[in-house]
Amino acid sequence: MRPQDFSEAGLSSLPKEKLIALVKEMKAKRNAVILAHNYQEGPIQEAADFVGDSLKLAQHALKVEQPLILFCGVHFMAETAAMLCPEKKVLVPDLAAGCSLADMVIPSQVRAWKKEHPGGVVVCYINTSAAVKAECDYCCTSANGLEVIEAIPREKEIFFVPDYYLGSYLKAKSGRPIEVWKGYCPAHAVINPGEIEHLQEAYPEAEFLMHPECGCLTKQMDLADRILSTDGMIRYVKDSPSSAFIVATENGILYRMRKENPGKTFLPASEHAACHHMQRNTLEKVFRSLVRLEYEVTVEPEIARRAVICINRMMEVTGKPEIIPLSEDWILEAANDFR
Ligand code: CIZ
Repeated sequence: MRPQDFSEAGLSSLPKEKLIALVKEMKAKRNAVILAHNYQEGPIQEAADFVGDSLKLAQHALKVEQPLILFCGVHFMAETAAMLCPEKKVLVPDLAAGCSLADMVIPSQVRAWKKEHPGGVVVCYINTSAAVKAECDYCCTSANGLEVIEAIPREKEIFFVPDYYLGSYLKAKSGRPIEVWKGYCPAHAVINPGEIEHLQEAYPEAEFLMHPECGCLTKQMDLADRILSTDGMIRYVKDSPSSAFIVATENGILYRMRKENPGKTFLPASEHAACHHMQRNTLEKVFRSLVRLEYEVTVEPEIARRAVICINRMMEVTGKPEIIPLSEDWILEAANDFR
């Protein structure tokens, strides 16, 4: 390849190891750090400095010393990093890598619920836009949803957006009458009970791990050995004595599970559980993004100010308020806002 052949075709004709090395070289030149979600393709995970779920990635972003973060995940995750690290430039490899689930609720729908339920509390999954977070009281992830719900006074009405399955799980686990929005993740919606039963018959020794976004959750909640977030799954398979697992979540996670546990078998609950948004990011685009310093993700300051309050409440519930270096004012503001 000639040095100037940085077209997508030129880059994709390179062996992956060579392209990973080029990305790392360019990353060092740019004084950048690459953060990648557990669902990203293997070569991106290999080029990344840190791989995790959206909560861990947000927490890690706060510790980054480099001025440039290339965020390989989907748009709401990069927005979170941009809001938490306003002094840094946050880039994504492809601006079209959004989140169908996050797009299923918009700010005016949250405002309408609040108008009809004065004093009610809105909890949003982290898979929401910054503009929606700005309208909500608490944020949560699949790793800490139950803790967040349990921190809310029992007499408060709760509205959960946007994931119906995670919301239903939290409702069942907490025993609270939570009103749940009917959004869903298309990658998790395709995972169906029939395929899982078939796999369980074929691999009776395998543990069945389910993500709470799964479309079959309402039917199979009791059949799952564990219902876990992606980082929860990563930790669990490492510690479990089992040697086989049926994994019901987006299939990008299998790369990391297999790499970190070479002696164990990981079976996707469905071959079709793929997030087309996550897959828009490729190593070729990661390289181009570092060369061209594109595409920057920013959040309008007033939206960011309000959305960070909602994220901070989650951090406070999970016992890590110190990780967001904001002025003390946010605590007062949060207290004033929260009726
Ligand atoms: O929070 C995340 O990163 C998502 C979208 C899923 C999970 O369970 O990690």
